[in-house]
Amino acid sequence: MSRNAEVASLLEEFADLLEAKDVEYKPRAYRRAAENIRGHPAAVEHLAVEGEDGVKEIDGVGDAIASKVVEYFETGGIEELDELRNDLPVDMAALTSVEGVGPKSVGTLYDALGITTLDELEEAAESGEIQDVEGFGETTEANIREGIAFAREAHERELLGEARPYGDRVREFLAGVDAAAEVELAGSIRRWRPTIGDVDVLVGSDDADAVVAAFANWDAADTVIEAGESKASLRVDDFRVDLRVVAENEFGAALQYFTGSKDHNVRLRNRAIDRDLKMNEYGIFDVSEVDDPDAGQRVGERVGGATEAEMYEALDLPWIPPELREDRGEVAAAADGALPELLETGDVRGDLHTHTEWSDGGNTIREMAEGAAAFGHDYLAITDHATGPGMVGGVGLSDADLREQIGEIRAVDDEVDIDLFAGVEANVGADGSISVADDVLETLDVVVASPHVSLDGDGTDRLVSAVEHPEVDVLGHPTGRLRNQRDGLDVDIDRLAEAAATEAVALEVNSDPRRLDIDGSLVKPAVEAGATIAIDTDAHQPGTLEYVRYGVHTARRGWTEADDVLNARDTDGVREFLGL
Ligand code: DGT
Ligand code: CA
Ligand code: CA
Ligand code: ZN
Repeated sequence: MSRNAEVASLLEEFADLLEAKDVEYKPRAYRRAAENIRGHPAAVEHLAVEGEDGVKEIDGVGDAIASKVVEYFETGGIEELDELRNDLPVDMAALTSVEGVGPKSVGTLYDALGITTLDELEEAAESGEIQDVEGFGETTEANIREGIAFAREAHERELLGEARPYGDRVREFLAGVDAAAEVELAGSIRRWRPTIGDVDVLVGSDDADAVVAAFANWDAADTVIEAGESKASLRVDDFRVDLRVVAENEFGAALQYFTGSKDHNVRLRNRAIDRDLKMNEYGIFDVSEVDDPDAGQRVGERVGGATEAEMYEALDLPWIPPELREDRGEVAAAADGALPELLETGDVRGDLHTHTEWSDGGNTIREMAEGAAAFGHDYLAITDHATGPGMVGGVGLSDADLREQIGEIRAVDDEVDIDLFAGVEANVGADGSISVADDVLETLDVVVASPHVSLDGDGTDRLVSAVEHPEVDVLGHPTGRLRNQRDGLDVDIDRLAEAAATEAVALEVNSDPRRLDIDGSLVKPAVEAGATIAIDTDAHQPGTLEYVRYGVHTARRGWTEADDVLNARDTDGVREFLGL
């Protein structure tokens, strides 16, 4: 963890503890500072050497926070934070990982029942003590009971957005090892699943010992879990990384096998059997002349296995991109020559859902615009939150604020090398209503409507109503799902996608790794029903515009082509879709 991230999480803990004690405004300032410090390109440790003025160079960091950062680097602690911790000795991170339990509830539950840990929270929820605490009630208690189960499971699988950078680092490291002839990620991380159990990496080499030895000595490794002749496992921060080393001429077979998914491989193996072929991690073999195909791993005449393409070719199939290997009809489509020509990250030309400091983002409109231009986008929509249910702490914009912001967006648009769209992220109420006045919506270029509250049960009617609103252009994170936290709304995707296609509303693939909503299993039917997809990052700072790759690969898991994607169009094409 870089020290910027370390300082950021301390400030976030500070914010949580202040909020738990009902302190107003300050928590938001601490969170904003934390976010900016985390995303700051220079090491805060170096800035702190120059004292408070150095640290104040970072946006959103004023005197009070700067002095705490300096104190931290000088003394290794922050006295005021320690005092807050003493006053409220709770496991804040664990407790707030429960859906519906925020820092304020943690404070209230500690005062009323002395709850400090997840176990204690569970006990209290199960014995019915929580419903009697002021402000809680039976429904909240039931929600907490359910949320605890989720929170306990949460850290068993890591978010793609957290795991993938480790995967990239592992691959880069191994690519620099002389004995490694070929290196590729495998398993769920190569298929870009939204959550990852462990990071699998495969090396083709004629010197497995040397590869395993280099891997086991990798600087980044915290622990070597095991190291054998041709495989090894490491722990790197929270991640388990599994390496397998195979012979170069069997690399393709192993890569195909260890990429999975299991269901995809079963489908292929059946196709192989129909053709008198035997496939496994060592190759693909013609066993038509063999009495007992199960007599060994490498029986029969080998027909391929050095490359993955050879494995598919032996089955009369074109190579199938890893994101499609989920047994959603890809083998049949490949056999029919009907695989999609998948969207690429480079096809995306802009972002239609981003935030600034006008609501809960960390940066100005201009900074976001310049960040998007530097990232290579042609256009950017600024879509700050409107007020409404689910917007805590007054972060959302009123209709009057929105009118004022449009003027500011137009002014910045005249000065930057990128086209700006003035937008809003409105809330979709439990009844499907949109939380911004129609005359304001009409003035905006783009209206993203997203559900933020009541994210239980069937949401189809509600989402269809939102889509049918004449001013809505994009349905943001449609199900409201949060990975490892809550499942979000159930949705009849065929009905929603048909409505979206008819109304010319794009369904969002939200690229934030915590969301990845809608995901591949929903994108595929949506695209088939003719709906347009928007790949948005929901960025709250310029640095997270690069999360777009997670959205793109998620859309690829749903068979998305560039033609299906609103923001793969040029500015004029987007303007046309938006009716501008
Ligand atoms: P994960 O790690 O839970 O996110 O998911 P995967 O898909 O990476 O699963 P993992 O790491 O257990 O194994 C990597 C791949 O290896 C998996 O996608 C398919 C293949 N594989 C592993 N074990 C078996 C097995 O027992 N049978 C078959 N057919 N394939 C397997
Ligand atoms: Ca894996
Ligand atoms: Ca594995
Ligand atoms: Zn948003």
